[in-house]
Amino acid sequence: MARIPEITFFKAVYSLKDIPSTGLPEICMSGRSNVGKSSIINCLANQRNLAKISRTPGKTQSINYFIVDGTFYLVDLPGYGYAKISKSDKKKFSELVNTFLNERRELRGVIQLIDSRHGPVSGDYDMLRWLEMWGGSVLYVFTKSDKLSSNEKVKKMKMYEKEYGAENIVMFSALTGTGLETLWSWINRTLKIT
Ligand SMILES: Nc1nc2c(ncn2[C@@H]2O[C@H](COP(=O)(O)OP(=O)(O)OP(=O)(O)O)[C@@H](O)[C@H]2O)c(=O)[nH]1
Ligand SMILES: [Mg+2]
Repeated sequence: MARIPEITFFKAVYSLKDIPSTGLPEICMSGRSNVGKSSIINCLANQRNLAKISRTPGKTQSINYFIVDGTFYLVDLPGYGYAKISKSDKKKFSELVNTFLNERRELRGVIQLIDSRHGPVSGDYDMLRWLEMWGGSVLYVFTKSDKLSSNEKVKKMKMYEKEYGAENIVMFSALTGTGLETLWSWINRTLKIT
C-alpha cells in the first residue's frame, strides 16, 4: 500500500453510555484473549505500542476505539475465553460486548481472529455462530501464522478455505506483516459496500 493511514487512539469505553456518537462506520476485532487482536491494530497502524499487547491473556479490558484517517473506527474488543478473570468481570465484559455486537448500528464489519495453529476452539463457537446469524461482512483472520511451517500453512489454508470460503479468510502474522495487504483491501471494500 502506498500510504499508511493515520491511526490514533480515540477512547476506551467501559460502559455503553460512553460509546462515541459521531456516527462514523466501525470495524471491530473479535477473538479469544491472547489471539492477537491488539497486535493486529498495531500492525495496521505500523506502530509498536498503540494498542497495549501482553503475553498474559485478558490485557484489553475495555472496548477501545481507534480512529483511522478521521473517517472510520477500528474497535478493539476485550477477548473472550479467558478463564482467570473474576465471574463478575466476565459477566460485565460479555454484556458490554454482546450489546455492542447486537445493537451497534455503525458496525460495518467484524474481523474475527482465530489462532492459525489450532483453528476454532471452545469459546470461539458462540461467536462463530453469532457471526453466521449476523449476516454482515466478516473476515476470518488466522493469526500467528509465523508459527506454522510452510507445509502446515498450506494444509491449514486448504482446511480454512473449505470451511469459510477462500475470499473470507487470510493467514496473518503481526510479526512479519503477512496478510496485511489483504486485510486492508477487505477493510476498504467493506467500508465501500455499506
Ligand atoms: N509469533 C506471533 N506472536 C503474536 C502474533 N500476534 C500476537 N502475538 C503475541 O500474542 C500475545 C497476545 O497478543 P495481543 O495482541 O495482546 O492479544 P489480544 O487478542 O489483544 O489479547 P487480549 O487483549 O487479552 O484479548 C502477545 O505476546 C503477542 O506478542 C503473531 O502474529 N505472531
Ligand atoms: Mg488486546
